[in-house]
Amino acid sequence: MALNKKQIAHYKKHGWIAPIDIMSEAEAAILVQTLEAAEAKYPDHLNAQNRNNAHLSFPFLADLVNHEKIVSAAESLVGQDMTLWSTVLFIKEPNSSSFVSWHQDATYMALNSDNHVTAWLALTPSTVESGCVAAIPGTHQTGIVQHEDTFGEENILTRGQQVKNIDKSQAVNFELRPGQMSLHHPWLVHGSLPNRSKQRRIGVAMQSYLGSDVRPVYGEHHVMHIQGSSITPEFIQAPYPKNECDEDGFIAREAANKAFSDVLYRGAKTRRKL
Ligand SMILES: O=C(O)CCC(=O)C(=O)O
Repeated sequence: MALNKKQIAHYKKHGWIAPIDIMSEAEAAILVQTLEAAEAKYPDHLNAQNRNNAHLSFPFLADLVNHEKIVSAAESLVGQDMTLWSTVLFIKEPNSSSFVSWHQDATYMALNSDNHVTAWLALTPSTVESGCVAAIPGTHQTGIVQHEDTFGEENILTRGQQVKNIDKSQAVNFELRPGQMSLHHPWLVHGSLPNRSKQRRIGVAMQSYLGSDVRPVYGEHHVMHIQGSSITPEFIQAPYPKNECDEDGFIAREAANKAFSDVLYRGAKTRRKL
């Protein structure tokens, strides 16, 4: 499901596209059931401190990041040869205070190009009430701007990094039904408020699909091959998981998370468990 010209023009001008239909609500509900069964079975592998790169040890998430419609939408923006840098399960519990400060994804990713895109798939309703992602249109045109690290307790981001002096009156809410997706540019300033609804707000962020010209600036980067030509030697290829949480997947995910953490925390005064 490639994007049409109008959608691509919108992305170039505003830095985002939403909503994009990926699957039915019934299919999204099955994924929620699968995820919640995995959370119950492997609590140490999917708790609030351990939601990065779960696609490296859970085949149903690896299948999801290779979903034909998601991949072809991303391909329309970054080109045919594609790898995936990481995933984050952004889960906000019902009536909870966790939030995401205004930030740009690329700030600490240590990549040399902005030819990558974050796909964010809603598995439960993502609404203003449940704390959907909101963004300031056009901010992707400014390059990376200064962030301050807050390490706020309730902030889901690694360093609690935030861009100050945002004109919130310009914000657009990406309201999504389960099974819909948004796409945003790595320089787009975005964030989200707490979930004030009675339901979990579950989003899978595929962060991000990299085009073939993207290279690391420093650090180790473990990426999953998605399609097209093979991964260049500057990256480490993370294997596709075979069985849920098996030894190989566990090792691959731990290695990716350690490297991910070293890159994201570079130069930080403090570090919390990823
Ligand atoms: O899920 C959220 O509330 C924030 C997501 C986000 O910051 C991202 O996907 O880059």
